[in-house]
Amino acid sequence: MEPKTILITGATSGFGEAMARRFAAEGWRVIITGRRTERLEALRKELEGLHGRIDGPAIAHPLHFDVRDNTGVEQAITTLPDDWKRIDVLVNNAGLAAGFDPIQEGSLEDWNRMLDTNVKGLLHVSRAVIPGMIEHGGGHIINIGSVAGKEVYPRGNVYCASKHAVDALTKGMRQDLLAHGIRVTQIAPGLAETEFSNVRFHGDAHKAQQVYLGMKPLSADDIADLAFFAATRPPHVCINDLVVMPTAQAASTMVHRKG
Ligand code: NDP
Ligand code: 8X3
Repeated sequence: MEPKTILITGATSGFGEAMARRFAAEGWRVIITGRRTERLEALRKELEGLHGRIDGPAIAHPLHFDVRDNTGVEQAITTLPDDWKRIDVLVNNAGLAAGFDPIQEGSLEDWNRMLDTNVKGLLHVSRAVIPGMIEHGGGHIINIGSVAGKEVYPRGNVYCASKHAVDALTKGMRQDLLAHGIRVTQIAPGLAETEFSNVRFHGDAHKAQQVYLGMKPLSADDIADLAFFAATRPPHVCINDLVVMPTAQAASTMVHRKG
């Protein structure tokens, strides 16, 4: 059977990077995307070194774009080499939280970054990839939402709004793409230790560490495992929504910490 191709946004770190490793290890061809080109190139080399067949076709293809830039996204997708054009699975993973302020003190710059990346970026990439899936008669879109798209927590305001939008867009995509045999899944994780909190706190490592203090958060590999599970169900099965939290978390604001 021909190996399948997956395009993962935000593959330079955290969930996306773990997914790239997992799918490549399972024999998939991975299109890895992000803004940090050095990381993309290092990951490409790593994946080709581990899993590539000498003299065989490449299994990792890096694409450099900022999901906020629709022109760049369209150009990157339309200029994919012919043997990478057929995308079986798209993972809309690139995203971030920026800031942790009450709404009255929020930074306009942070708000724009979150809405432009988490909502408009997801739309840009989906709009560029979906027509190809329709042409090929099917596909699978996996959107990375969050528990922040299921509930709202203090100071989460705009990040929560952006992930509620991902929740709504996942449902909307599933409806509109129903007739085209395209599966649409959302994975909505709780606390997971990646670069996420460093980004949210604008590089303040101490604040970022506090988020996971005294508890065992989810890992990026846990999320990669779920994405792989969702992507490998039989074609007639669509996992609609996977909400996943660490055992030590019962709700956004309810975390059991030791010590
Ligand atoms: P990381 O910060 O580790 O990874 C984020 C990834 O997104 C990076 O690869 C980054 O790549 C990419 N990215 C960010 N902005 C852009 C952009 N404008 N254009 C292209 N790529 C971009 O965080 P996570 O792995 O934790 O986050 C992945 C997703 O999971 C996000 O959508 C996040 O909201 C969500 N999530 C995270 C949770 C957590 O607790 N960690 C829980 C629930 C959901 P680069 O900088 O190279 O462009
Ligand atoms: C990231 C998880 O709890 O910080 O989406 O919103 S949380």
